Amino acid sequence: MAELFSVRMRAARGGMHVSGAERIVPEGRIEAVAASLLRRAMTHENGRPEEIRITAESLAGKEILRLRPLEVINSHSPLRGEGEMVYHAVAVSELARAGISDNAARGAIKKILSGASPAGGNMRGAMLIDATTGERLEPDMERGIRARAVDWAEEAEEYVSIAERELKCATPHFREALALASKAANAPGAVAELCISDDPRYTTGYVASSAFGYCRIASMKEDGCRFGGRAFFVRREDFDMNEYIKYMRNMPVLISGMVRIL
Ligand code: PML
Repeated sequence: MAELFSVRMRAARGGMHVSGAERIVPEGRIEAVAASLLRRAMTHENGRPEEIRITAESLAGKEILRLRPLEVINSHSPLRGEGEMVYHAVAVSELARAGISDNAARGAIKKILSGASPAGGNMRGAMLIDATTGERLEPDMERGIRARAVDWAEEAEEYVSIAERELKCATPHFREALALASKAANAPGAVAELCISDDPRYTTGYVASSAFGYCRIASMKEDGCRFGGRAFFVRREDFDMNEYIKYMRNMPVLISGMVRIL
């Protein structure tokens, strides 16, 4: 089997993060993937960067975990009304099913949509939230929890492309988010995740958990809103911060298998 590499891109302007992405690919695809990450950095919605770093690191000798994608739930029971408030209620009820208190769920939505970092902007990583009390647990509220080192296995390309066609996804948001959510749901101590994109033009968000899958939710924010981010919910009683952060940041995960859409 070909040696795998983690290829990472980080773009910044004035010392501030503009965009970032990571792929895990066989050696022979490094060049093509680096070129596509470079193009992505140069054309990102968040603006043109002044500095772009692309690194490629061999994963030879490292354990690589293979996981199946979470099941995708793409429909909700009919709702009265439209707009973000209605969809926030869907997110809160999905989170409640997974065991997240009302207070913790509503607090997370509010923080994400008003800038969860201490400076009032988007965080670089995710919030880490106690599922019961809603208390924030991440050691650094600016950086948050970085979930990285995850990608689709090469053999899953066909499955994920079929799912994208079925869901009419014209951008990589869905495939990247489903891979990340599938890794995060498997983290030691994980209960659920809430995501609202920080891309101003992308309003679909999701709630994910290993118990109930990846539930897409339309209209989690107003079109044009620059705020967004993620919250990972954990139960503090059965949770070890070091183990959790090590898994989220360092454990290479390849997602492989069919994408089931319900
Ligand atoms: C979806 O389309 O299923 C939701 C994707 C969320 C994208 C989050 C992001 O911008 O990183």
